[in-house]
Amino acid sequence: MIRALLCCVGVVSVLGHPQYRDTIPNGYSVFNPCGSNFWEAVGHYNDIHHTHDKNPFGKAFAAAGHQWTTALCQADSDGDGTSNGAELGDPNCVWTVGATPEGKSTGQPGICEPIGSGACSSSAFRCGCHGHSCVG
Ligand SMILES: [Ca+2]
Repeated sequence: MIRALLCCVGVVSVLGHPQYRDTIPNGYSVFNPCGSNFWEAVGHYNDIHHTHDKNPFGKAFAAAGHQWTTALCQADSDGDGTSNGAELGDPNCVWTVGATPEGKSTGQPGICEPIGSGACSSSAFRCGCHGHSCVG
């Protein structure tokens, strides 16, 4: 019974899990380009649900071993011209777990912003889309 439970917990917890949000700067207050609330499921296209549709930042975060590395900080996972660190409030990539970030999150590192702009035309993501249709 316990083994079955652990199995399923592992499957659904992808960057929506509190311990993951603790390992990125401003993990609990990530800018939401689609609304006034924070983006909860940072590594996903859906802002509150931890679906299987990981956004580019979610994929890069997983590839980095779920750790905030200098390379991950300096990368621009969503391709909108702003680094992950700048979007999450760690523009100089100096943040460490438990520390206070230099600034606030001003962008979503896995969502190309401004949404729907020319620079983001290759992304099919639109606010309000949920599920597989969000992947772009
Ligand atoms: Ca970016």
